[in-house]
Order: sequence, then C-alpha cells, then structure tokens
Amino acid sequence: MKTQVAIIGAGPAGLLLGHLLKAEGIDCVVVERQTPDYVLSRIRAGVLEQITVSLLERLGLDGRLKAEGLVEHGFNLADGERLIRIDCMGLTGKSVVVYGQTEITRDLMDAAPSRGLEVIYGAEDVALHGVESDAPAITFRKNGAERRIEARFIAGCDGFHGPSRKAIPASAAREYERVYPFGWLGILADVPPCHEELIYANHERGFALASMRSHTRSRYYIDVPLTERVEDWSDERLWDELAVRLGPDAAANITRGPALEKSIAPLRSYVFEPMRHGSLLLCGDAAHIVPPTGAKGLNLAASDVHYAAEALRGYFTRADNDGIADYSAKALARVWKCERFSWSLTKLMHRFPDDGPFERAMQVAELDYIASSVAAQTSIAENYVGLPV
Ligand code: FAS
Ligand code: PHB
Repeated sequence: MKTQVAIIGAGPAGLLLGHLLKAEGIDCVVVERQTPDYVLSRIRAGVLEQITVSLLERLGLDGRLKAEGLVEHGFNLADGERLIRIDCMGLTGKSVVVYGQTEITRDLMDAAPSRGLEVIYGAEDVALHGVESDAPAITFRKNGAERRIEARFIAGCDGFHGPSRKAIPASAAREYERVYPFGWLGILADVPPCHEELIYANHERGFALASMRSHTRSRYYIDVPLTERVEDWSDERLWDELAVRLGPDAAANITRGPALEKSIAPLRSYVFEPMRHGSLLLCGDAAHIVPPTGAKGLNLAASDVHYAAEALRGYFTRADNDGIADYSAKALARVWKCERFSWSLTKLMHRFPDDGPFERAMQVAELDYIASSVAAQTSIAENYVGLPV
C-alpha cells in the first residue's frame, strides 16, 4: 500500500492530522493499535484552548462542541481561605471551552468514513522503517496478516509509549524529564458540578481540582502519593477528601454519586527533541508530556498538528520544504512555553514531600501576589487560554 503520509496513532493528534490532510487532498492513512472502544474509554483532558476549537471549526466538526461544550470565561485558584478568580475573558478577551477529549476523539472518529479518512484499528507490532530516507514505510500485523505502508512522511502520533520516538537515533536526540512525586486520582460521575467554573485548590492536605464535562457530569481530582492504588479509595473516601480540600463553600455544593470511572494518572514533564528526524514528524504526547495542571496536553497536540499540517500542505501543494525544515523548532518553541506554565502551576498548587516551611511560605506569598496583581493574573490567564500559534 502507498500513501503520502502514514500516521501512527488514532488519538486526538493522529485523527486531527488525518482530517486536516484529507481536507487538503493529501493522501494519508491512520494506523492504531487499539480498538475504537478502547481509545474512547480513556478519560483524559477536559479544557480546550481556542487553537483546538478553531481546528475543529475549520474541519466543520464542531457541531457537538458548539452544542454541548461549556464556554468558561475564567477559573479559580483556592488557597484554603478564599477563591482567587482568574478572569480570562476580562484580562485577555478569550475563554476556554470545557468539552471532554473523549468527545473530540468520538467526533473525529465518527467523521472519518464519510470523509474518506482510512483508520486501521487493531494494528499489531507497528514498526517504522527508513525514516532517514525519502521513502519511509511502516509495517504491522492485522488479523495475522503482515501489512506494509510506504509513504513520503510518517507522522508519529502514538503517544508517550508508542514506537515513533524510538525510531530516532539516540545520537540525534535530547530528552528532558521531571517525574513528579505524586499522581492524580480522578473520578468521573454523573452529578452536577460544585461550581460553574474550574477550581484548582492548594490545601494543607494536598491538591484538588473541581472540573466538569457538562451541567450534569463532573470530573474531580486529588493528588495522591505514587504508592496509592485506586482500590485504596472508595467513592465515599474520595468525596470526603474532595470536600475538605476544596474548602467549605465548594463542599457545600458538591453532589456525590457513584464513580463512572476512577483512575490514578502519573505526572511528568517531558520533552523530546527534535520533533522531526528525516521523514518522521512527531506530534503530541509522542514528543512531550505536561502535568495536567495547566490543561495543556491535548491543546499542545493540537498546535503540533496545526504546524505539521501546514508544513505538509506546503510540501505537497507548493513543493515548499521550508515548513518541514522549520517544523521542529516552531513546535518546540510553543511546547517549552507550555511546559513552563504547566510546571509552574503544578509547583504552586501542590505540596511536594520535600517541601519545608520556606517552600510553603513561597506558595502563600505567590498566591497572595496573584490575588493582588492584575499583571500576575493576566500572565496566568494568557497562558491558560492558550498562547498564540
Ligand atoms: P494519545 O496518547 O492520546 O494517543 C496516542 C494513540 O497512539 C493511542 O490511541 C494509542 O493507542 C496509539 N498507539 C500507541 N502505541 C501504538 C503503536 N505501537 N501502534 C499503533 N498505535 C499506537 N491532558 C490534559 O490536558 N488534561 C488532562 O486531564 C489529562 N489527563 C491525562 C491522563 C492520562 C492517564 C494521560 C495518559 C494523559 C492525560 N492528558 C491530559 C494528556 C492527554 O490528554 C494527551 O495530551 C493527549 O491524549 C495527547 O494526544 P495524542 O498525542 O494523540 O496521544
Ligand atoms: C479535566 O476536566 O479533566 C481537567 C481540567 C483541567 C485540567 C486538568 C484536567 O487542568
């Protein structure tokens, strides 16, 4: 089989890139290890920046997003005594949209057949070949049969654990990583949110986040030591802890209900450079991971895909190779700014095991400063709604 771009991974990055390329008449195929149901079962991001919304608008795939997404003009930081509201709309003129990653993936998945985007699910042992040549290929097994796809480019959209990054020789790569000493225990429940906007809380017992998926479905998180197991946390124990950490005002509005999903996600900051090697471009979690504190993971995947689609469009429609040559530097410039924001907000809102009184005093002072400074709030707001692409 021959195509112009072989895409590995049918998460948001791979599906979004596939649709953008098809819309430009560029031939591509998406190859995914899991089944559609498995991909949709993963509960992840919830907050969309304008770049993500605009890509779905451009594809005409924003119907459900517009109907069901919650436009949020601000969010809140809680320090155990008060809510500090960050007025994103007032400070930046922009908002965010609360709409689950699962729903975006579903919209992209459902539209693929009618738009001629081929997605091959259940592909086993995907391997990359000849990424340093102009004629790379991927091989895989499907229903026991060996398959090979030859392409001009490979887009590695296969997440943190996929094979694409590993196809770049260590001698050409640089990695940066920080693993955090805690994970996020998340619960999804069909209960109304406790507040109309997100609340990120730094309580003496630890971090909590009150988020949502709709007016009737909520998503909450607390940070837990890496030794914790999800079976150690009954729904009741988790609702009790959320009520304490989010503070009495939010707690008074918490509606409890059975978990539809409950899981612990590890947190890390990670960047892999370069994001292009020969004919291989990396997009999304295949190249970088952020702690979810800044709600950047999914949105960075979207900006990578925006840059990659522009570069590939230039190559295939104008024989312009500059976009391909500039892709890595351009994508990494935004990646690093988002890594900084996600790391700094994680540092501000979590209690680290090695923190002493001084580190706690710095957090109190920074939250105090944010509460009293329009400049500080504007900086947070412009990062949260999404830096320019
Ligand atoms: P994805 O990981 O979503 O997709 C990669 C795809 O490649 C998967 O479907 C996978 O099955 C496939 N794949 C992997 N190996 C393969 C192989 N060998 N062959 C073929 N296919 C292969 N971000 C936020 O903004 N907020 C959050 O709250 C949040 N929570 C998260 C919780 C968890 C547990 C994780 C892991 C991530 C979370 N993220 C969050 C980040 C997340 O939303 C990612 O940024 C987003 O999924 C990135 O999308 P992709 O780059 O498409 O990677
Ligand atoms: C979510 O709703 O899952 C969510 C929202 C904001 C974050 C992280 C996760 O920063």
